[in-house]
Amino acid sequence: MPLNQQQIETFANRGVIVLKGFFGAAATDKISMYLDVLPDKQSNEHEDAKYYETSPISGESILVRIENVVGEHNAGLRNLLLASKTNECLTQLFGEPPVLFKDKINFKMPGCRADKLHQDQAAGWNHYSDFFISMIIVVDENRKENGALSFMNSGNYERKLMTDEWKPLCENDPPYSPEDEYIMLEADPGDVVFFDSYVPHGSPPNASDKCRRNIFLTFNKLSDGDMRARYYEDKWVSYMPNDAAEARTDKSFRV
Ligand SMILES: O=C(O)CCC(=O)C(=O)O
Repeated sequence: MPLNQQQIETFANRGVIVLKGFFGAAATDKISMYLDVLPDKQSNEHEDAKYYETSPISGESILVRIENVVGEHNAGLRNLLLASKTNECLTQLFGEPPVLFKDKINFKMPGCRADKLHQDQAAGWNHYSDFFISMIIVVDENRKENGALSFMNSGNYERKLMTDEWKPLCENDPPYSPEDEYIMLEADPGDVVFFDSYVPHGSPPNASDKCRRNIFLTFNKLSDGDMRARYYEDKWVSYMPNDAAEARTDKSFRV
């Protein structure tokens, strides 16, 4: 099994673990190349769903995320990401096999807004289940200058909602408070982060000239069922993809 006992315990106590070099250089390059072509790819409706926003820094319309990418329509990417090692890690962390709930790529391009400190579970996820684990696959270098994420790593959070749904935990950019309870994850291509749906995390605006692409895969327990189709049916109504000419100036946080 890929995770040792200490990693499993750290995840249970702190809600987040980082696995350096989870994907090797060859796989990471392939993943990056898949992402290079996605912004201009012509896809069927609701596949590779793109979301554009107006940058608060430059005023330009920028691609913020692409959602519903890891399906049979991108089988090569899906097979790389949902490798048996991914499945084994999640089985160890959940204590049972996982099912993919949702997926997205956060592009965090130059000029992208902050992702305010939040718990993912606050994004309406209680409607589906009370526990999820997300996996971040780092595609570009994540550094302080290009909006690296910060996570609470003290374990000092509640395993329930700490705000109303759709509300961030605070409006400030990192360093979050108390400072010694958070770490900024400067990470390299191929690194992976597993985190639960209650652990507080966020990132500042990307004020650099470097893109920061990360893939977010979110899973639920097999015993909760396959809710992916229902999640996306709901999402296409509540938060529709758009195109560059209709960029949002979205103030609420979206996960
Ligand atoms: O991409 C980021 O910097 C933050 C995204 C995030 O926290 C989320 O989608 O839950």
